[in-house]
Amino acid sequence: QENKSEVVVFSVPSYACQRRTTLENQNATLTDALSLLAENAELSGEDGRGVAFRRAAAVLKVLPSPVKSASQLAGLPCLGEHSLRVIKDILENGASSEVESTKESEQFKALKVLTGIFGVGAKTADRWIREGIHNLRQLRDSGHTLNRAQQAGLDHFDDIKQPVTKAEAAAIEEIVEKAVASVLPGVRVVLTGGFRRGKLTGHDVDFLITHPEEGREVGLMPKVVSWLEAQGFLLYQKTTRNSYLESKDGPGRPPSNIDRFERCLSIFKLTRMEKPAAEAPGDGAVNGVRADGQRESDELSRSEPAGAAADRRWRAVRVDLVVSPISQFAFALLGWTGSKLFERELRRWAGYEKAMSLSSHALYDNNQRKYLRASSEEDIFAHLGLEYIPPSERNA
Ligand code: 8DG
Ligand code: MN
Ligand code: MN
Repeated sequence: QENKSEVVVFSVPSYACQRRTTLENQNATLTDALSLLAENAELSGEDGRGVAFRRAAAVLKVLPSPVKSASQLAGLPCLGEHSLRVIKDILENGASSEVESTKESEQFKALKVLTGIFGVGAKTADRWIREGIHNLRQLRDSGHTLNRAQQAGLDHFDDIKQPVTKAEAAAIEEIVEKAVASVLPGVRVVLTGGFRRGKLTGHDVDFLITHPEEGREVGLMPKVVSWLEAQGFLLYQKTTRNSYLESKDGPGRPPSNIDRFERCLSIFKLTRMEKPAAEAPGDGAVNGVRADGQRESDELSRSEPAGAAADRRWRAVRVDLVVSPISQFAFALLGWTGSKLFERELRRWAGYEKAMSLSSHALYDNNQRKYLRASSEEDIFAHLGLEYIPPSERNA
């Protein structure tokens, strides 16, 4: 007879791309804590530690019930000594001292605010912090010359830090559809990134653009951007040309996970969505509390006077556009759907377990010494010997 009081022991495959990770999470307290440590490590230039925490968090995300004791975790992959210590701390004491002190640390807070500016990475933020710049006011007062991206990021800081809703993503999709249709008929636009995985909000909106006839997509991006610009939809854009064909190291093996599609990182000017009447009786801030419930407390990380944003009839939204030839579309779609950890794990699986190199352009088999064709994401999973995982289950 089975012992009913026996604790549940979990079992999980070790690569995130072997697992189905939905947005449902029975261990959010633990995964939030590990994700914060991952973020701190990444912002501090410790990428290895960052990945370790991300992998540990991803394992906890797929557990079917809340972890009650550390003994349940025996045998689970990717849980290093450090992650286990954090988990135990939370299970036993309700919180992790390391997580709490990180959250409160001036260094972490300053890194978060400064890298929250579009165009500012961890290195730049760290340099500024060492000069005593910890917030937006100090950055403005410093007289530093910002590049065009950073200036746009600073100008639209408040808007960009607000999560993008699905409704806003749909509105932007309509604009992008209209833009590509007026420039070249037959073009296909697909919403990728977090929204394709079923997320309800995002930090930006990602699109992949292609044309069913190979080659017709060439030169598309500048035309789309010109159309959007002429219509007044762009507050900022930077287009990068496709360098894939020109590269010497051959297809399938770009030097990093950064791909070479023609892409456009942009900030859209989106007409504000009407809020449901019951929710927005004045649409403005009342006693410092906005309609979205967040307090406008941090004077130092705000870029315009309180309430000013609510008076505008538009808001700024980060949008990424990528153009791919149809022959690489499946790889591009898989590569731009995420999550970032899922992508990383797919490439690790391909390399270590299958001796293949996966990129957002191609899949190369190092043993057969040839490229493997794919016209769908399903094809790619099959080549990799993996069960197909749909986008909604790639939320690792
Ligand atoms: P969010 O915006 O909802 O917060 O999350 P997300 O949509 O998952 O993240 P993202 O930062 O917008 O990235 C979306 C996907 O795009 C993710 O899988 C990573 C991928 N991606 C980049 N940059 C690059 C790149 O340079 N090359 C390739 N191949 N993929 C990239 O963000
Ligand atoms: Mn995104
Ligand atoms: Mn993006």
